[in-house]
Amino acid sequence: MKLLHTADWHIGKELGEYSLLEEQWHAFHQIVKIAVDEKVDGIIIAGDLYDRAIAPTSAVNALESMLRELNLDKNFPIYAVSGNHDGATRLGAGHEWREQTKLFLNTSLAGAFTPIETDEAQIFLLPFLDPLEARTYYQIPEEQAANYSTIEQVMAKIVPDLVAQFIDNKQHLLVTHFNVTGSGNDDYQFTSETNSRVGGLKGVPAALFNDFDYVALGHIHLKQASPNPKMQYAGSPVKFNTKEAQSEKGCFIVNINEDGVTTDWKPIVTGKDLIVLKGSYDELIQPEFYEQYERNGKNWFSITIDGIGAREARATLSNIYGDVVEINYNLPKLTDNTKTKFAIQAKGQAEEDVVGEFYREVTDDELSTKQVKIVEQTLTELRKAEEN
Ligand SMILES: [Mn+2]
Repeated sequence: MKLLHTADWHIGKELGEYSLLEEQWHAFHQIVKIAVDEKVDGIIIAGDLYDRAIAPTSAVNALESMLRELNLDKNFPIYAVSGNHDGATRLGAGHEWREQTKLFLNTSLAGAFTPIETDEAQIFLLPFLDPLEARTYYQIPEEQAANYSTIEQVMAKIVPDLVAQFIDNKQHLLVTHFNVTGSGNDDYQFTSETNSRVGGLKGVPAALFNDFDYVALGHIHLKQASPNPKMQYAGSPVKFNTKEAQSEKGCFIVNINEDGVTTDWKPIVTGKDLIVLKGSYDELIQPEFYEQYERNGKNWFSITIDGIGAREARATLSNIYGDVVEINYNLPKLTDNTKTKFAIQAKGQAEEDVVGEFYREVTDDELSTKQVKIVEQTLTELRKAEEN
């Protein structure tokens, strides 16, 4: 049995002010082609199908068309879970009749304990969840809630209940969507140390999943972040930010037989690439410089200007390059003296104050009331936002 493992489609995502739908369709068509060429027996989508819990109509139409093409036109079973970006309840609506055509999209913890069975494998679909959802499911009394307050703590309870469903002579696959940390090469022991607030407690130790023959992960967008060959992130099929600009996109083919599970990586060619540029403003507007790039709709550009730009820098650069998704400034470095002074001041201060003081330090001026508001709003949003 062969499955295609993809994740983090984030349908509806925008890059700067630009919609990525065209890119997402481009990647999707390649995924379909790989699935057909490889004659896979199903498609794994490991969460974050949408970019937002309440996806815009254009995104809903796109994802529905994609699922339709894979499942109804090409007859591929689909094994999917919701990720932290998906609205689980909305996405899970209608799952009972979708399952009639083998579109298995599980969005609840309760659904994770009934694996999908094929001749060769049991496929467990464990969606992204927070500790509260697990406490509710297990009816953990209030006075014990503190023992189940991190994702690691609840996962240490969930995984043995999944493993209890294992049937011998089948391979055991898990499709899930978390920040999995460590290499998994160590035995998992739930100690008081891992129980403490220290360390990456937002993550799940890879070793917790060691009983599975393959863990198809979503959440982190770079396949390089995979804990080990048995637990892999397929990554997002489209480049979403400059961190991902250098990385190859693609999906895994998962080969399952009685001896075990192996995988092959299949690259996806980006339609419109994300090109990261850095230079002085004068350099960036020289034809000799910009003519080496295919511009005006052929690529996305993320530009960092060394030093101060110019008035209308954004408009000028957009005219030259076309789709400029972001412009950053690489300002002159502070002197060591200022840095030390600033580091001392920044200790223990609210981030809002640190930003204000930093501004004062480099400009000898105060943030305007409007700028203060923007800083506050941005920091509030950043604190709320989750990674990936
Ligand atoms: Mn994601």
